[in-house]
Amino acid sequence: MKISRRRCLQGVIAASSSMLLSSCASRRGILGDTYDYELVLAETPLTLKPRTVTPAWTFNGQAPGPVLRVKQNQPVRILVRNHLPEATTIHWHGIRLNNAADGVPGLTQEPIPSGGTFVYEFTCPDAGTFWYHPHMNSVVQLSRGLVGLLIVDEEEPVHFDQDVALALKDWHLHEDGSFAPFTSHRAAARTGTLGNFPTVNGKPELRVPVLAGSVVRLRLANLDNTRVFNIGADLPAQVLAVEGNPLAEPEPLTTHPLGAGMRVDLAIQVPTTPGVHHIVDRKGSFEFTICELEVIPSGLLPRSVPKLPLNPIPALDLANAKRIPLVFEWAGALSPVNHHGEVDAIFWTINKRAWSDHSHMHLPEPLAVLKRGETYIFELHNATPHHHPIHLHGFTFTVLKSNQREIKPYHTDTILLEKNERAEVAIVADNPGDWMFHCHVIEHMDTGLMGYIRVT
Ligand SMILES: [Cu+2]
Repeated sequence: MKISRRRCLQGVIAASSSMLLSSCASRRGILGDTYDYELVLAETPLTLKPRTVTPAWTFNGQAPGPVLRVKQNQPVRILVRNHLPEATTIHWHGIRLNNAADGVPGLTQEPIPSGGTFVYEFTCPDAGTFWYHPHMNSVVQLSRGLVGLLIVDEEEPVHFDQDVALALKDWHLHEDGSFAPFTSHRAAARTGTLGNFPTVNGKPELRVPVLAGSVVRLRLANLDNTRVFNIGADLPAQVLAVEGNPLAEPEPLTTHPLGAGMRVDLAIQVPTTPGVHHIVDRKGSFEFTICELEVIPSGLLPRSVPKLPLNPIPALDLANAKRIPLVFEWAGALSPVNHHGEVDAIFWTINKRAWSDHSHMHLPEPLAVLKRGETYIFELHNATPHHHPIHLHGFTFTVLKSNQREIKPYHTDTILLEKNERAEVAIVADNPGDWMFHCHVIEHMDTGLMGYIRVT
């Protein structure tokens, strides 16, 4: 059964609108030859819902922000100008970069004050689909629109006929386009507050023309705060990469779960006959269209899917690995009112300890201290009745096993832990610094499910 996502979630039949997608919608904001990109964060009125205006927070006037494209192994410099009414930082999700560029206030840098600037300098050793977002007052700043894609192109170009990027984000909107509440204690203590206005690349509906017989690289990125997508397609597709990291062997797409912050790269071998196909989100026996693929006649002959080179993830020394247990628990608590007269809620802990987004500037002890060069296995235990997409900064970890799923070891920066799931993931501690380790359901992070590891 196929229902438009918008119709289902909103009870509104959207005017059918189609939009040609440019996967490279980025603009190079070059200042002399000093910066590769300039990102200006500011409030911009945007029309998301037809005939309404939303006071979005944007990168360069856009939400999602421009698609930044950089080259693997080439240094990049990004100038950030903060024209928001509050402080911020930018985190480059999934990039194995130097600690000073990781964008975590209180941990790797001072906040960028309102009116301030900051230059991020880093090199991306891995090619793939990544993204960027603030790491401060995150429930508000991400909900208001501050998310964007960062695509790292392979050092040796890999040829697809078309490269399409889809940034998925649900908005919390009232009928008149103004913002509805982003969070409630009730939802933060459960699965989080779902948005009510789904968009793809900032549009409620999207139809992408694709050439008959071509091979399309489709990059799907869940930039939502909360939602889990179960990605499917009504035409043959292969999973090429997860969270930017190519699989050793592509696998046929059945249903691919995508928690908050997660990405998947698909190869679509477009049929030679005209028609309209769908990329969908599956919920039980329902399918909600994420985007339509309209097959345009062409003289192309079907060809095989190009192979992506593997990213240079360091080899694990599992025989000598040290083990670190990390237990995620529910610990519902409301603190007394703070000096602003607000209640800071704590609902989640890692190893019995909570660190919330409200207390970024009060640094706790690290969850663990790791010795540079050694291999570590994190024994993750989700002892809660809710799922959590658990994300580690600065590293690509290898998922080794789970008590709930058959695992073919794979590389990722985020693992979606189901309720009561135990999983083992491993890293080589090759990147010195303090690295955030947190849930990417932003309200969970905001209410305690956050910590960091230190690599000395
Ligand atoms: Cu969570």
